[in-house]
Amino acid sequence: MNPRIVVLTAVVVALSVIGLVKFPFAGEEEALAAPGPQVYFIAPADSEKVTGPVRVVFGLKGMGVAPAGTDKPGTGHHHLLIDRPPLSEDELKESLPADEHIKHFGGGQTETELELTPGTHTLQLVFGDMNHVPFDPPVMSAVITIIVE
Ligand SMILES: [Cu+2]
Repeated sequence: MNPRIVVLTAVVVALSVIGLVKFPFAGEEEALAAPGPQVYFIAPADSEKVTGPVRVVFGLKGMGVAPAGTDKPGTGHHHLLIDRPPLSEDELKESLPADEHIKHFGGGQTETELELTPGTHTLQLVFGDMNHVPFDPPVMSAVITIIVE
């Protein structure tokens, strides 16, 4: 047999084997790259020292922002938890109240400015549906701590 054909055949076989071996891994990588919707703080950073008013910018991946009441799958609006513990299992099942510790951005806002007293404050984002109910599984950020000077 022509040695070139042998080499070519070997290369083709090797490539198809790599292709077969690689295929399931490629799927896994895709799954890891897309861990579901995520909400996070673009600003401020965790442990950041800031001066008031504090500009807070909300980040969102894998879902869309829509004003409260918008009946469109895959969309919702931001809620900002200020100086309060993360939502309990029960709270996660219900329409979120609006108070000094839970701010709704039902207009579809993706940032805000907060007047906070000097000292340490915690912030957490929770994404909610058209009726202000957190998604299941919850789409919420880590709790961040900021120091207002
Ligand atoms: Cu709301």
